[in-house]
Amino acid sequence: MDILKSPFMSDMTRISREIYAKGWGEANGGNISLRITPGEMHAYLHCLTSGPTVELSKAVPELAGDYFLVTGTGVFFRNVAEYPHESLGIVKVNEDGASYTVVWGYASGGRPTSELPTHLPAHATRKRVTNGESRVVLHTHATNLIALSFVLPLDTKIVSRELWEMMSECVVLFPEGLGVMKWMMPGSEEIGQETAKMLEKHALVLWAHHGIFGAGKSMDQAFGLIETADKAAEMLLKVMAAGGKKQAIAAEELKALASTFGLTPMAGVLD
Ligand code: 2HA
Ligand code: ZN
Repeated sequence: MDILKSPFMSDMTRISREIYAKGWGEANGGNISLRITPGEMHAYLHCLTSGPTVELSKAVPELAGDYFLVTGTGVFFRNVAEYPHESLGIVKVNEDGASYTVVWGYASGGRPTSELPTHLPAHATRKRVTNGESRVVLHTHATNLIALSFVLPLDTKIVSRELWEMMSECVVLFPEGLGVMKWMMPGSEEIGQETAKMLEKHALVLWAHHGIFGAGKSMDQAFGLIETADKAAEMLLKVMAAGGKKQAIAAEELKALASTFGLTPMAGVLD
C-alpha cells in the first residue's frame, strides 16, 4: 500500500489546494495537523522509518502513542499536493508524551510546522472535550476574519453574535461561539497554551491580526467551520462598508434556530 495514496494523505493535499485557492495560504502561511487513527495507520506501518526524536517544551501525555500528519515548516500550501513527501511529515508522540519522533516525510530535511507548540496542546484539548472524536487542527490566514479583528472589539461574545447574525448557518455550526484572542507571538509556548484553553469551549479560535484555528473530527468539518465563519465575516465587512446594519436576525430568532437543531448557544451572547 502506497502511503501517498492513503485517504489521510489525499485529505491533506485536497484541503491544502482549497486553502490556496481561497487566498488564505500565501507563501508559508498556515499549517495543518491530522491525527491518524491506529486503524488507518495499520496498513502503512511498513512505510514508516525512525527519524529524529525531538523533546517537547510541554509534554502532551493525552497524545502518547498518537500519529499525526503535519505540514512542514516553511511549506507553501500551493506546493503540498505536488510535493507531499517534502511538504508533509508524520510524527509519533512517544509513550511518555514528552517527545515526538519523525516517522515519515519531510524528505528534503524539513521539520514540522513552527506552530506545533499550538497544534499538539490543541489536539490534546479537543480530543478530551470531544471524547476522542476531534482529529484535525487547521490554522489558516482567513482574510475576512483577520480583517474583522481590526474593527470589532476583541471579545468572544461580541464577535460570535456579529457572525451569528450574518447567516443562519453560523449559530448552527458553531453554537459555542468563536473564541477571540488578542495578538500574541506566533509559534510561542504562550500562544499554544492560551489557544488550547480557548479550545476547551470553542472549535474555532481567532488570533487577532493573524489568522484562525479550526478543529474538527474531519478535514471537511474543520475547513467548513472556517469557511462559514469567514463568509459571515466577509458579509459583515461589506455591510459595514455599505453604511452598517439596518436590520438583522434577532436574538429571539437565533435562539429559536438553535433550538430547532437541539443546540444551546453560548451563554451570554444573545442576552
Ligand atoms: O507557518 O502561519 O503562524 C506560518 C504561520 C505561522
Ligand atoms: Zn499563521
